[in-house]
This record gives sequence, structure tokens and C-alpha cells, in this order.
Amino acid sequence: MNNLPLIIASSNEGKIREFKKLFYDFPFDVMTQPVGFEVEETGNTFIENARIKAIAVSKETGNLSLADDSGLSVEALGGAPGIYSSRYESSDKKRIEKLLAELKPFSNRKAKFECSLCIASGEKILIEVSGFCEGVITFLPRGRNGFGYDPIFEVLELGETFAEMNHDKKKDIGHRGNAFKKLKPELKKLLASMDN
Ligand code: ITT
Repeated sequence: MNNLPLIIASSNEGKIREFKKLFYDFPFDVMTQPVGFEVEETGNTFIENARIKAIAVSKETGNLSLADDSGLSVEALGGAPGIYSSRYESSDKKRIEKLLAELKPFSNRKAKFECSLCIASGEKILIEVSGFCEGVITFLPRGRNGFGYDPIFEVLELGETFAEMNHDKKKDIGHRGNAFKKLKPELKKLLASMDN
């Protein structure tokens, strides 16, 4: 069977880099959504937004599409920025500065990353899963890998921020990697059903 096109419904370079590595042993031609294509995220949850993006990109391209809606929820801030993680500020640097400033009065630094993945074919949702990773917000950014809030999210058991870890470690314990672990068996079943 020829490789199947799979369009990543995202314009976030950091996510796209991680997905290209996650899908390396699947029979997909992993491509990204058309340049400049934008989808309004009108959902109230990560999973709703993932559905909206996957369906829009699948309809636009005529191919199978995978969307990721993800973000960081900080306990002391009542779960903010949550689904607004990318809309919280205009750049990664400003997002980090704003979060550290808002969290300054609190001693509770607990936070959770969440990632919902959705695969759609046209209007049809084929698979949806979610993954999590718990940690704490550091007082200062640390590390140069990854993207987004990675430099201020520390996984306590490892004593490292996501930005201090290499890709394999983040893949193993991170929210996206955890969601992908659930996606994998479902995707294998889907591919097997397409073969028949
Ligand atoms: P697309 O919708 O085009 O995929 P986006 O960046 O707007 O790109 P989201 O709406 O899902 O994506 O927002 C997710 C934000 O949460 C993202 O911009 C980062 O700031 C943050 N985020 C998600 N996963 C992350 C990760 O693994 N490491 C660091 N920050 C992450």
C-alpha cells in the first residue's frame, strides 16, 4: 500500500516537529495544513477545539487530518491559561513572562499540560484521545529545547523542565506523547480496516 497523506492541522512549528518524529514509523506522508489557513477555535474544551481544527483541515484538503489542541492549566490561576494558552499573549517569551508575573503571589506552583488529539475524515471523527502531564511552574525559565511554555514547566520526579529534556524523554512522559500512546493502537486498527 502507498503511504497515505495525513495533514497535521496546525501552524505551530513546535507541535509539527514533534508529530513528524512521532509518526516516523507509520505509513503516512505527514504534511502540514495549507499556509495561511486559519480556523477559529470556538470550542470550550481542548477536545472540542481539536475536533473543529481536524474537520476544517480535512474538508479543506480532502485528506485525513490530525489536530492537536493543547495547553497548560495552572492550579493557583483557576486553570488558566488552559484552552487560551496560545491566545494568552503574542509570543512565547511574553506568554512566559506574563505567567510568571501572575503566579508571583502564589506558593502553589502546580500545573498540568493537556493534549487532545483528533483524527477526522471530512466531517467524520475517526479517533479522539487525550493525554496529560503533571508538574510545577519554575521561578525562572530553564533549558533551550522544545517550544511554548517548555522552559517553565518542570516535571518534579525528573527535576528537569521540558526544555531541558531531549525529544525522546519529552515524548515518553509528556502530554503529547501520552496522548499519542493512546492514539497508536486506534490508528493501527483504522489502517488495518482501510487495507481490507
Ligand atoms: P495550532 O492551533 O495551529 O495547532 P496553537 O499554538 O494555536 O497552534 P493551541 O491552540 O493548541 O495551538 O495552543 C496550544 C498552546 O499551548 C501553544 O501555543 C503553546 O503555547 C502551549 N503548548 C501546547 N503544547 C505545548 C508543549 O508541548 N510545550 C510547550 N507549550 C505547549
